[in-house]
Amino acid sequence: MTIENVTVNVTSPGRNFVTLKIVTSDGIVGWGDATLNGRELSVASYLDDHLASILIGRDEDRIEDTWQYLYRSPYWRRGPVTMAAIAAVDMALWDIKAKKAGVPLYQLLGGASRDGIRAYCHASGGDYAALKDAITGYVESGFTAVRVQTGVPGLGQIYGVATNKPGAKYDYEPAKRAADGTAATAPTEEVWDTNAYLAHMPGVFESIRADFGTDLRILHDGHHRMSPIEAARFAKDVEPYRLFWLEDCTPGEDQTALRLVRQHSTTPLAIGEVFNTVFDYQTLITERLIDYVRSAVTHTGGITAMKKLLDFAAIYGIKSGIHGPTDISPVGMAAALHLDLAIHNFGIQEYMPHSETTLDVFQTSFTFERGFLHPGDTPGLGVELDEEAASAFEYTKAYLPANRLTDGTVHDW
Ligand code: KDG
Ligand code: MG
Repeated sequence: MTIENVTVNVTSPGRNFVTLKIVTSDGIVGWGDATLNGRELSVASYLDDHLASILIGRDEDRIEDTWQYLYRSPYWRRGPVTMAAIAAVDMALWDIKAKKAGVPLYQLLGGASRDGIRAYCHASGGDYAALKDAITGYVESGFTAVRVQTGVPGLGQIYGVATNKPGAKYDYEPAKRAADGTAATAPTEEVWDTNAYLAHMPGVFESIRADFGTDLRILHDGHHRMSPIEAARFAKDVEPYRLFWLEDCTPGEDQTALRLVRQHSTTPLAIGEVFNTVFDYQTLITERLIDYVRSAVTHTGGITAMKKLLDFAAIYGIKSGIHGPTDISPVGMAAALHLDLAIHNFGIQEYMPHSETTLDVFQTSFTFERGFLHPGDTPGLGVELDEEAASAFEYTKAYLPANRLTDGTVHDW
């Protein structure tokens, strides 16, 4: 059998998603997630204008060969647009292969290595009282792990802190449309002060430990905002509060920055949501500079590439922490869950539930119960896009915010 039809769906049920549909000559449909937050149309064009015609007539079972062909043949390699496009093709082909076999995808990846997938959610609050309410809500609903982000006195809206009600279910959505919900014309801007942040955060973790005890897994995301020495100080200062991980403490492109952080603390480190290939991790993994791999299946070349990356990490005792914010579509989330269930070196899975509007368009079979996810046992990935429902939601341009220091200098967001 061969690939007969390839189409790209761009829809915006609450937020933008790009989904690839591959149909085989015997009518099997596979879905892949190609969503790249704030740059969706570039990936849609890469798929539509450059990959779709190449795929027609290929044997859908030759997943590895197709991956290598798409990665090596264009000469221009890597980068988020290319790797999200390849990821979407790869996911769709695995979806088809598992549907043909009549099994959930995790069975083809070696079968289940655990019964459930420990998930962490996002708890945030403008101040400690609001943050505590949010954490309490999540702990009561069964979560055993929470990522905590909070406002910093003197700063306005900052990364990771929801603008909606504290503890609300759909806590945080970073990509912003215009205030009236129509297409944005430019990113909003936020203001940042690393000194104020470094002074404020240790006390927040101290209060969380005092209020919630030692069992709760506490995660925190620095969103690439610290210099190596600032990150080293942060990691050392928060050591007594035993974070599950400190994520993205330094800018992503600088792998050796984490050497300095490692020299100064035993706070576990996670990085990788902006990475696209195993090569972004080469130094980090071989020098054991991180504890968790944060890549998204959607942005790292799909299931084929992510499985190799995680197997490589396993050799060095490094675990998975797959990226799972709302800008990963339900298709990308399902791909992560099948991997999470199958691999041995699973660490934790990020889980920001999608809105009801999104879930009306993507029919999912994964489940969440008392802090644990499961991909379900539907053959394939277990997610189908309802194209008719999707057609009601037109793409609406939204940007991730920009960020400046208090003196106006552009800083990492
Ligand atoms: O699109 C950007 C988001 O995916 C990112 O800001 C979310 O940092 C993030 C996280 O850890 O989920
Ligand atoms: Mg992050």
